[in-house]
Amino acid sequence: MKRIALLGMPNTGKSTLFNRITGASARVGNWPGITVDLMSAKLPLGGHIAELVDLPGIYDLHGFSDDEQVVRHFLSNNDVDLIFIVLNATQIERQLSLALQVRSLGLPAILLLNMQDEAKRAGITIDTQAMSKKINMPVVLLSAKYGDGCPATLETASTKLAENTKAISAKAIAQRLEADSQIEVEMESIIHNTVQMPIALNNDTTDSIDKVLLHPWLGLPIFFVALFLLFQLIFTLGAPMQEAMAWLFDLMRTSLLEPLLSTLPTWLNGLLLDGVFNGVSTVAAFVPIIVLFFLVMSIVEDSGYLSRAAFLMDTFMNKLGLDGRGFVMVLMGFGCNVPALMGTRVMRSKGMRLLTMLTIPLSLCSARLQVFVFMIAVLFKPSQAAWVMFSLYMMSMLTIFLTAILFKGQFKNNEPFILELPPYRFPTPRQIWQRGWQEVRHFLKRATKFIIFGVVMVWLLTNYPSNVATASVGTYAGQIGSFFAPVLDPIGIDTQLAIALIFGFVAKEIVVGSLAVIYGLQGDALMQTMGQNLDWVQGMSFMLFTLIYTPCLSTIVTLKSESKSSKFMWLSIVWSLTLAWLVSFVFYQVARSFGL
Ligand SMILES: Nc1nc2c(ncn2[C@@H]2O[C@H](COP(=O)(O)OP(=O)(O)OP(=O)(O)O)[C@@H](O)[C@H]2O)c(=O)[nH]1
Ligand SMILES: [Mg+2]
Repeated sequence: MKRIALLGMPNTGKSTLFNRITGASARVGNWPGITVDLMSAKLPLGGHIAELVDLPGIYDLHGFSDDEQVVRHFLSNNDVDLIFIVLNATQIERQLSLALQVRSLGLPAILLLNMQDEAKRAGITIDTQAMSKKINMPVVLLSAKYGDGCPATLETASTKLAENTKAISAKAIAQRLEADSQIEVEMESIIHNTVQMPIALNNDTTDSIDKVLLHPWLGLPIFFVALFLLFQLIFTLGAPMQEAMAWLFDLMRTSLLEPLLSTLPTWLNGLLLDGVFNGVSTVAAFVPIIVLFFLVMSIVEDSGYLSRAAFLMDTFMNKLGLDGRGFVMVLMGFGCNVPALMGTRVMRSKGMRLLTMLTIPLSLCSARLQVFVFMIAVLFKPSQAAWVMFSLYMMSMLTIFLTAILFKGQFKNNEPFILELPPYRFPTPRQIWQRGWQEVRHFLKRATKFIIFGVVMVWLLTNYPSNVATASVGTYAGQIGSFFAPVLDPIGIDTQLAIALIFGFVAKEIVVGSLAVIYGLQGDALMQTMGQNLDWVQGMSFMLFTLIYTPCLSTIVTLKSESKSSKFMWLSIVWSLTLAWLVSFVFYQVARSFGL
């Protein structure tokens, strides 16, 4: 099978092209450094099946950041039959160097000038035939986002592969990667002869939006107001959807499953209905909110606003030993901490990378969002909901800042970084849909992996030994709760919540599900009973603890694999547990001492 690799600078649309021609759903975003790992997919090409590999964006084949090494390692260890060099046509004078680097390796390649739509609008014209002659490889104009030029790309690729030029072995590439070459001069000559650029690139819209959004003292307030409004939007639209889902699951249980399963032995009936069904359906009711959340995230990510956020926060983050990119990783962590941790690979300074990785698990991810939406619905009025939610997000940022300040002495860095501000872009419906669907799949995968396991365990612990009452102190769950009581009593966490927290260590998606199992209820009934059992101070203390302590096993595994250090992983676990307890303790004791 022929292998084709996508290579280019960050944010040039490699993953967009990858998705378009293979039908895969690699993550796309208007931020340099979205792809950090290899991803491959098959595509039919000229009657054969070829493998297309999406690589992380790199500025330089000889660079030393982790993702540049990923690319180099890939080229040195895998035979590649063809390279698609993807350039942003509006930045051709800066990006052509990479094409020449690839050519000097001797790899067969096609030059794809992407973002043709933007280049055209900016008034750039490129003579592809002349360029092709000069650079000695086929050149194709492309607009991966909208699909123009994709058929031509595939045709050119299949012709090129059919030429059957003797492929260069990975070993030879590895040797050539060592050698360097002078390409500046050649690049100038190519650009001079084949590209026509207007004197000033026409980017009026982006410039005038930036005048407001990057305003010296309005920029940050606008950012936080925008954040608040987005959360408000997700909440207002999502909460009714979640209630509707809960109602549907309730109906399903009473009118379908209960009659159907009534003949089963009591223990099996209990396990299936009160365990698996209650647990999973309570969690599944949050799917619409999570999807909505990711749709909004995908628009934010694709808009280019993330780079503006990095710009606005850069000076402040510098004081914490981080930089603007760290802040963007925190925002990405709002979705899921795992890709955010992997996104730190773009940082070349080891110290800064570790410090950023230490802060990311404190970023309020969508799994924790579920727990909070649930607890807030149980304990607060609808008019208070958005404010409580927002304060939790602010709390998440505060703990991140605090962590950075406390640990910045240990993780020194000295990496200057240049921030690129890409133009504002709006995702196509297709891109939005792809992202939403990808998140649903991700959720279902986690659901089958963690939630079912979690709720079955919780059901067993709360129902056995069988000679005591369900969920009473005598059950295994009750015994575990009593064991932890000395630490958890001072922060207002009762046995039921304690069990949920313990299982939440595996994944936060289990927390709400296990509460449903522990109470043996679902939907409205669950919320009402919990509302009677807990007051808001306990609930808040529980939420603070959930926010701060280790998010999930996947995060721990990623922390370990990305830092290549168990010591670092343990530092993160111990620190987050300690901080979680301290914050909850202070909150709970102070609130109680005020008689709340
Ligand atoms: N206008 C326009 N935007 C595009 C085009 N192709 C991609 N984009 C946008 O460019 C941004 C970057 O796209 P990605 O596919 O994530 O870029 P990438 O090269 O994979 O980036 P890294 O993984 O960070 O290296 C996204 O906002 C895309 O929607 C295009 O042809 N025209
Ligand atoms: Mg990519």
